[in-house]
Amino acid sequence: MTSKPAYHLYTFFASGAAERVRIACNLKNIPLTFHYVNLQTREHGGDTYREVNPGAAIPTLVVETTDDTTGESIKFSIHQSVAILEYLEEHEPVCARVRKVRDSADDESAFANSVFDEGFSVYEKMLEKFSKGKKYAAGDEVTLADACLMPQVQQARLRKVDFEKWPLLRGLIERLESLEGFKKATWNRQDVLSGSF
Ligand SMILES: N[C@@H](CCC(=O)N[C@@H](CS)C(=O)NCC(=O)O)C(=O)O
Repeated sequence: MTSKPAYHLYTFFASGAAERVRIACNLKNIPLTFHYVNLQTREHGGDTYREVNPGAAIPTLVVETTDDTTGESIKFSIHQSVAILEYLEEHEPVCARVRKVRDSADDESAFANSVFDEGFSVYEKMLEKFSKGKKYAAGDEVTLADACLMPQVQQARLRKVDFEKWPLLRGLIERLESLEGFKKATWNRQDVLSGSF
C-alpha cells in the first residue's frame, strides 16, 4: 500500500496534450501542483526541463508517494498524455479510445484543416454508429475519449474550422463545454498565460 500521492503536472496553457490531463484531473477532483514550462520560448528544450522529461515534451506527470510498509519515498514520472490518463484511470478510478490522424499536405494551415476535416468527419460517423442518443463520446459517462477530444476542438476553432456539418459532434461539444471540469481546463482559463496563440 502507498499513501495518497501528490501529483505535479508540467504544463503550458496552449498544450492540448496537457489539457487532456487537466480535464481528467478536474473531473476526478485530483489536486495538481502546476509547473509552467514555456513552449513558446522553448524552455522545454533546456537542461532543467530535460531533467524532468528527456523527451522535452509537455506534459509530464510526476507522482510522489510513500510506501506505507517501509516508509520509503517513491517518485516517478509519466511522459505521455494518454499514458497519464490511463494511469490516473487505474489508480484514481474516466475512459476509452483515442483516434490517430494522418499526415497529408505540405502547407501547415491546409494540413491542419485537412486533418481536422478528415478527423472530425470520421468522428461524426463514429458518433452516429456507436454513440447516437448517448450523452458523451463513448456512452452516458465522460471518458478518456472526451478528454482527448476537447483540446482538438479548441485547436480547430483557432484555425476557424466550421463545425456546421457535424451536428452530433456539435451537440457533444456543447454538453462537454457545460461541465466545469472541461471549462476549468481550457487554455484561456490557466493561471499563467505566458503567451498567446
Ligand atoms: N504524444 C505526446 C505528445 C506531447 C506533445 O507533442 N506535446 C507538445 C505540446 S502539446 C510539445 O511538448 N511540443 C514541444 C515540441 O514538440 O518541441 C503526448 O500525448 O503527451
